[in-house]
Amino acid sequence: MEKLICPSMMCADYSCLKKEVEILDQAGTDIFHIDIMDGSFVPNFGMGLQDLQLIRNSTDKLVDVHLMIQNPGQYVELFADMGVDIIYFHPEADLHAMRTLDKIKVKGKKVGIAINPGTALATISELLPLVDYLLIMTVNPGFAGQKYIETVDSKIEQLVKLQKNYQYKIVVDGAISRERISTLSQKGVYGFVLGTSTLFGKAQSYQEIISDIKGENK
Ligand code: S6P
Ligand code: MG
Repeated sequence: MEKLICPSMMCADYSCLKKEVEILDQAGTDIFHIDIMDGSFVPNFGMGLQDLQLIRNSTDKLVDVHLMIQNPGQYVELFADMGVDIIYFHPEADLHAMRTLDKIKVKGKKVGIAINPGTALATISELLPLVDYLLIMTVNPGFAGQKYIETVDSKIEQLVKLQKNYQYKIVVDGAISRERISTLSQKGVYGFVLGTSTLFGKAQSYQEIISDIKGENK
């Protein structure tokens, strides 16, 4: 199956961020994944607006923001005007998730919701007909380098099954190893956020890793 490759840029080498973007772009990146954290919705901070701007200015590929922030609806215009293509937010962080969805659409951007490991499907079922992407978290959001939470697998399976009734694409985020990419892709997952588990800090080059992944089980 075709796979969307989404490097998690909080794991990149910040001493040469522009170069990293250029190499990843050439290597076959589909979507640059930018984690935005406010120290309140999640117990961590990052990435800065300056980082986002630099990345946006360094590639013509798609760029997403994964908003791990309280009241994401307040910041839709800010991120949309910075030229991102996809805005993911966590519905738990928003009193009016549906209004935020509309705001994103009005700005002409693709809309995604991020689903925490502890968030039940029932909580987001009303939003499913309205979204372009579902970002299923397979770790608790906030940090790279965590352990995959196996209990999320049943939720992934349910959302894959429901896919035929809707338009959304499924992307997984958190501890996505090479093995997981193969098994989840066979199950019907389309996109993979890649951090320290697969892409960054490895002996193989980005080009080698990404072409290997895209070449598997075509
Ligand atoms: C985590 C964040 C993610 C991580 C990514 C890192 O809160 O949303 O996008 O950056 O999961 O990947 P890994 O392979 O280090 O877990
Ligand atoms: Mg993320």
